[in-house]
Amino acid sequence: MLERLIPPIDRIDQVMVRLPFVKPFSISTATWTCKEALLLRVESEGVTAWGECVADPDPYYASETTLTAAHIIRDFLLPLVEPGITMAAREQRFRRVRGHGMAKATIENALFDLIAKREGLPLYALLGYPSRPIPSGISIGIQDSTEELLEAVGEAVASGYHRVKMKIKRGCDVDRIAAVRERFPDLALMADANGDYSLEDANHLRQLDAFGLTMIEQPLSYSDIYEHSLLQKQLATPLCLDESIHSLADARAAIDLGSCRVINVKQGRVGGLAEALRISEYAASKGVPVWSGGMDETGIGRAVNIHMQTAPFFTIPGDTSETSRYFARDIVTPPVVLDGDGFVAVPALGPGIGVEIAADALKDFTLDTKRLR
Ligand code: OSB
Ligand code: MG
Repeated sequence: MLERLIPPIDRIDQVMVRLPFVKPFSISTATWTCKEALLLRVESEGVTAWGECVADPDPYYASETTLTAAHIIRDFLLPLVEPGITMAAREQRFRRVRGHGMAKATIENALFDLIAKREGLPLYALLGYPSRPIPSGISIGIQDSTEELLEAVGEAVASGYHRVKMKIKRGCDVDRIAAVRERFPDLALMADANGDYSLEDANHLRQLDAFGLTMIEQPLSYSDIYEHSLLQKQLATPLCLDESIHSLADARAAIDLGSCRVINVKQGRVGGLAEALRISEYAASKGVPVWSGGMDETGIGRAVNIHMQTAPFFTIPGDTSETSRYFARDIVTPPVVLDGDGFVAVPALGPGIGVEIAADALKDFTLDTKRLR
């Protein structure tokens, strides 16, 4: 896919949107009541393509925000996007810009959608994989009470999700997990701390070994790799890294140090699909399974995550749950829905990301639009 040429580009717009969530979503460091996202719309000889930036308006999950991404995209990355050069050359040019993987992924996604649409190919085919039903997991935010948590997990189990992830934080962990495990003894269950603990909490975290969790995601700092290797030695439960992994080099460091036994690959965090697939292939070659995380994306980013999971490295159900869990109204159709067996279909309404923009919803949720090229 990287050998493809960047097509002629007639116009690029940045579209800022804000969609209300069905209910607030809480992680250890933040609560979001809506999804605010930067979208990129690229037009090329009558074909329109889209990319969604996974950054939030705040730097509480990652250092990038919608506005840092807008700045980096407009002032540093888009000037490097030249029709006629290969996607590989474009990726190489992007390397001069340090970090800002979310900004880079936004452009890369829009360009792959554009290339796929112009060739009449679904995105998964451009990536080089056959379509397959994708087993889905669900990420349940921190709830106000154990009762509400049990109810949310109960609903997820009844829906057929293949595994349940619950968010945890200091003071809201062992008892909650114990309650879920007691009610659902056979559930594939994991916990995500979004970096809320430190190495001094190792003894505390060791209590979690009693609950047969499939993994604990990002227990230590968002930027740490080394201390996770020390913690992993003290825990039987596999650790999974999310925030700390920005590149193939990070993944190699984490795997070689023994910092994790699983990786949450978010294409939107690591600079796009190309780097995400490199990380996934490398991890798989080292016996480290990967899965696709999510960032509560609108249907645009959600579609990309689903297409990516057609790659054979994704052997663990990802965080690509149903649209209706997040939004009463999304900016694309059709919504992501779970089949009776807990799988989601790869969107295939047309070529590219395979979803259609719902023009009315997009208009209603747009905060502002700026022409960039
Ligand atoms: O840590 O994976 C995370 C959402 C926002 C920020 C960080 C994370 C998450 C999720 C939700 O876990 C995943 C999803 O349902 O899209
Ligand atoms: Mg996470």
